[in-house]
Amino acid sequence: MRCNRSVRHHHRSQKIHTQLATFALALKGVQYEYRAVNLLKGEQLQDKYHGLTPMAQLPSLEIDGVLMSQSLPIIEYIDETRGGPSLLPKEPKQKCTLNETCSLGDLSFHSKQNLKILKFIGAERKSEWGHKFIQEGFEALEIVLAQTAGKYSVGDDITMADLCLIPQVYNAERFKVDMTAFPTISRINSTLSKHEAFIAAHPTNQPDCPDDLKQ
Ligand SMILES: N[C@@H](CCC(=O)N[C@@H](CS)C(=O)NCC(=O)O)C(=O)O
Repeated sequence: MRCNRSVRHHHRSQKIHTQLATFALALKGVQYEYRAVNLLKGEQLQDKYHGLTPMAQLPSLEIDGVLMSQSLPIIEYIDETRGGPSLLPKEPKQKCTLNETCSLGDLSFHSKQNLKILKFIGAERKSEWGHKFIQEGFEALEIVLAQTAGKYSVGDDITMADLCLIPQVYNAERFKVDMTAFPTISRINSTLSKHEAFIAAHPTNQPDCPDDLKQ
């Protein structure tokens, strides 16, 4: 959903962290104005964007008169202030499990695929690097999710853990990771990929998705 000028989502379609916020906005039915920022052209460093976030990174969300950065706090804010299904369980054990799966994703592989890091690694090693950390991260996540998953990553309701999972599976496919080794992750991804909010928010359905990445 787009077009509400009071909520502006600064976004890049294929980027992991920006997808998290897009999924949360879609699940909560929040309308927003989509501001595509081309990271490959360095637009995040230009005057009009630089200063939006301290690290000049996406996502950033202008909402309720506040400018926010960092995908997980953005999701928490959307969850707490907007209607629709709760993405954050309140029960302490479930909450801990949720934070465990999200932290695992963020620390073990999301943050290692940041553009700055991939540029630093260099074009020749980019694929090897991406493949290695997604593979290692999924090996750990598969063990955790095999214990926590019901229909979705943590029990039978969609949570922030599912928002963290989907972009990484999308990336894993791009880095040609063999997903047959991860049956729980694959099952959850298959269920989520049929959900209308996830279809609407999928990177290939965003206005700035390059033609060669659309199926
Ligand atoms: N911890 C941040 C990470 C944000 C991040 O790494 N954003 C990437 C896109 S997914 C980015 O803007 N990269 C541009 C750059 O590093 O120059 C979050 O959760 O939002």
